[in-house]
Amino acid sequence: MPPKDFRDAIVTHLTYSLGKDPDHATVFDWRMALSFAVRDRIVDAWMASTRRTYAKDAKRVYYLSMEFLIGRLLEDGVINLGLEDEARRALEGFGLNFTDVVTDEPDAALGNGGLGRLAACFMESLSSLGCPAFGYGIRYEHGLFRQSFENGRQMEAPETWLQQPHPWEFERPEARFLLGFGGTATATGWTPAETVYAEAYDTPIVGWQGRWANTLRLWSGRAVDPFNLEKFNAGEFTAATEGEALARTISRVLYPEDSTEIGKALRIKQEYFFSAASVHDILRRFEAEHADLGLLPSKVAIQLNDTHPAIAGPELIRLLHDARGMDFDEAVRIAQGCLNYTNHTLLPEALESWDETLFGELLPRHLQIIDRVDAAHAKAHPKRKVSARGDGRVKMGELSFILANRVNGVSALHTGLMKTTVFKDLNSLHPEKIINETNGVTPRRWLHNCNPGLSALITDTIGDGWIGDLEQLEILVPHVDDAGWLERYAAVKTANKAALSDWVMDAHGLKLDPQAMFDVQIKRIHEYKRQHLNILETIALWQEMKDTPNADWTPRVKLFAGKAAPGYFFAKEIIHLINDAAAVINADKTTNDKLKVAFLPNYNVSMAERLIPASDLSEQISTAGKEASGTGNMKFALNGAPTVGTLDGANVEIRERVGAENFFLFGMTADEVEARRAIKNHAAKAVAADPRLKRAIDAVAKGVFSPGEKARYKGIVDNLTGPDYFLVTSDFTDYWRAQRDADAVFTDTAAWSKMAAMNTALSGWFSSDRTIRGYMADIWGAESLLEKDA
Ligand code: 26W
Repeated sequence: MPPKDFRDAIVTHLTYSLGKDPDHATVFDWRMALSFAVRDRIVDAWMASTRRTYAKDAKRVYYLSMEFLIGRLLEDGVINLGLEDEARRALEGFGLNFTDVVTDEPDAALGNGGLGRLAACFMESLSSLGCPAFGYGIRYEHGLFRQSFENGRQMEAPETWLQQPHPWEFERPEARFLLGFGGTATATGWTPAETVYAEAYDTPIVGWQGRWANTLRLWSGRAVDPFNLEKFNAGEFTAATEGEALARTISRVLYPEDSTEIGKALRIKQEYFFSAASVHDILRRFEAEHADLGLLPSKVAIQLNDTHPAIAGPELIRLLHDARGMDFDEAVRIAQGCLNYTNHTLLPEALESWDETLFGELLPRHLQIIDRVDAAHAKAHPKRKVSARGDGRVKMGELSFILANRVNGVSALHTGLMKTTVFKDLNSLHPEKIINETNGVTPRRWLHNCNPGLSALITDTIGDGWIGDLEQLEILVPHVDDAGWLERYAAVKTANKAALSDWVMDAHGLKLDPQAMFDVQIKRIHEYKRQHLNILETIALWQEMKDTPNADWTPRVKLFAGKAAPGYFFAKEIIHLINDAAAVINADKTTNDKLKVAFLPNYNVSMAERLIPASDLSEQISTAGKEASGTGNMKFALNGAPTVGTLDGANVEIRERVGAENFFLFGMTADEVEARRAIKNHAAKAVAADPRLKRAIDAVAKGVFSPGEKARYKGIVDNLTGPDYFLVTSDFTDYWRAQRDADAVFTDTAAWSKMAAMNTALSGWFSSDRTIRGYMADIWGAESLLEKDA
């Protein structure tokens, strides 16, 4: 048993796990020692959780996701185990600062954006609720690329989180499955041409108050024959290890695309690799305890995080029918009883469909199985032919829908649009399948941990029950009218902004005025998220400030952060324009006391944890109907940053819950967007109708921000004044109006603080605990195994 005293536990690990003497230990050594001491305690909860699950023969949830955007784990572990004070004291005893030690940990950036971060929040909430669950994914050697800027342009470099020991995972050589690709298939079997091992690495995910811990099992590629001695002795050194290199290629790197399907063979191999290994592992665990496969749906709930793991369906049918001799239709019925599918985007270019030839070459048996599933579905629904396979493609959305028991969207608006657009036909055939589960975020990482000042004020006011039951925040409402309390609330934000300003100065040499409104847009760069609408408004504001520098302008700091998929040229141009505009605007002595612009490089989870508590205004300005939900919007609201936004995704529900008076709404609704887009030359008309907009676009077109290359932004200008599919120009005038409304309120500190505090008090519903309770009740039929009395 690890030493009771936490300080001793840390020193014990420093000595025996790191082999270091306190006098010679580096921050890295102390971080590892602290991590191992925390991990010991997590392992206790982990083992107890596993034992209890087996003892109760409980139903397990399996969350299959190509991405888990975890970030750092040390601080989360320390706080969920209630060890923060002890850890701080122990480290201070050795002259170390807790924050320096926890921020020494690299982010586990095993995801692109919303989908990956949601999976990470869900894992933490599943454990906090004591719901028996496994997360399954890929142990990428390289996560999302490292972003830097060269002359304002995005540069990508490999991410290297595993180049140093990773304290949170346990290698599981015994959990290894042999998987195949290619080869030939018959109606009863498959002889792959190529094989690879999938080996498991387990990371325990501990919940709030350390009462439960579930497993995140990530698969890594291993060669069947890692080293060919013959070739080596023949001097063919690289050929000798080619097998190993090829096998590791499968789990080498995360594809950095987050909205355009990839269509590459390696991508489908990655999807099959982790989906198949996970299904093998699920059946192995079930059969270890149960003989009757008919019971599978009552003990196993599988959630497909978008279509990326959709192949898990045909794989489960293959293992039940081919490998275990179950009747095909029975195998399909059992699979349908286990499988559920979450859709996270309606963007046509993001819906995965594979070329049937490529698909058939890599997975010949699965293509046969999909054909039989299609045939059975068509037989059951002769009136309307909807199939997974068609026009030479294998459509993974349709396949997931047909094989799923429940299909859910991630916000009320999005779920509604799923029924009337992409899944219109299937919805009419299966009207009971589509349900809504509005997203959520974990209140531990995204309020309690990242905003200790606000957390302390809330706990001081209403106790700490809110951390495990976020809707208790509503108890704060009456306090909002207490001027003294509101001042304390505002003081927290001011302190966070001062801390952020110091960091931005240290890290990027840019001076920010903490009294200014910190207006923040942080998310992946994409045309539908309209970062270019934001910079156009910024340019128009700058131009007006230059016109009348002595007018009483509300000082603004415009902060941007986010990565563009490396192949997404237009998004990279938007980044370039923002950096170029920032350079000109920040250098303008007539206005840079009132307006500063910064694009912070290499946005990731840890940077979000630093920026969100110090934000005043949350930019959620997507074209209505395009952002499935958004989750950053929820994090900002909880941390007291009112939203300037459209009626899109979960913005609609945030505004409903915090009150329209606490939300800066602008823009067209999803229906109005469709109508406006149908108008010929809608962009030219919008530009002609708003001289302020025209002036801003003209400045870009004239090269004001690219003096050496006048036509640098011709692409952006031609798009905005031409097709402008995402209606930047048509929403500009109302966006400007909303921003000026925000200016007006911000000048009245009490009014703004009231608005901010009401956002905090009324956003408790956006906890991922509430979301997971919805999945447990509406989709999985899973129960919490937490001791009721504790
Ligand atoms: C095939 C390439 C690819 C990779 C990832 C296509 C699409 C994706 C994801 C579905 C994109 C994504 O992250 N979607 C976001 O999911 C969040 C969680 O539900 C939502 O809050 C965001 O609105 C949605 O854009």
